[in-house]
Amino acid sequence: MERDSALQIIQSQLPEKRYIHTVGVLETAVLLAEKYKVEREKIELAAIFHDYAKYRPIAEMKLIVSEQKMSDKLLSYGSELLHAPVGAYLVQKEVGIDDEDVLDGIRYHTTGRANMTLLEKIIYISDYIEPNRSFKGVEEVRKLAEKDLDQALITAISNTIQFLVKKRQPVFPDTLAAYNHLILKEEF
Ligand code: DGI
Ligand code: FE
Ligand code: FE
Repeated sequence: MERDSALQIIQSQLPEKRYIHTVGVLETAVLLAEKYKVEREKIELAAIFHDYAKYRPIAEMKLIVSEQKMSDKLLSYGSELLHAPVGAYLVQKEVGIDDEDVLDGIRYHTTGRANMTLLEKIIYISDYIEPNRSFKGVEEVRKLAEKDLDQALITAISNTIQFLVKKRQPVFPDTLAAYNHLILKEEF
């Protein structure tokens, strides 16, 4: 699919602010993909469609989780998690993208998971550091992403876990698995 038709489709799904975020993720991801040698078309599609389901009604997303037999756990960790796996499903069904690498990039962009692919890592980090993001700690992750994607990921996931713990929110198992996998690889 052409980049411009993909951008038109996503623009119709998102409010202006989220569309601007998406273009930021796209630009960041393309730069990182050049640096870390990930196929340009795949990274573009995953970046453009990563938040495809973000504005679907929660009830619709929950229904898709049950009907498509996704993990029941998704239903008990807060609705923020749903748009990633539901997005992967809807992008395949409604947009017609069948590339599993692209769909996994969308599916795991919020939590990460153990043993992430380079494409998944780049989408996760680009979502975190794109130029319109301005929260505490983002600058450190931007710098790390230039040198070492895994170190950037460890810091970003660790920040996310601490943010969730402070707000007394549950941490999804894939988030912890992503963190543990990277930390264990580092130490042994
Ligand atoms: O969709 P975006 O806002 O661009 O970013 P995102 O897909 O990374 O979603 C961020 C939200 O997801 C933020 O509110 C924190 C939440 N989140 C991320 N990991 C977890 C999580 N929420 C829970 N409950 N558990 C997690 O492991
Ligand atoms: Fe998202
Ligand atoms: Fe996003």
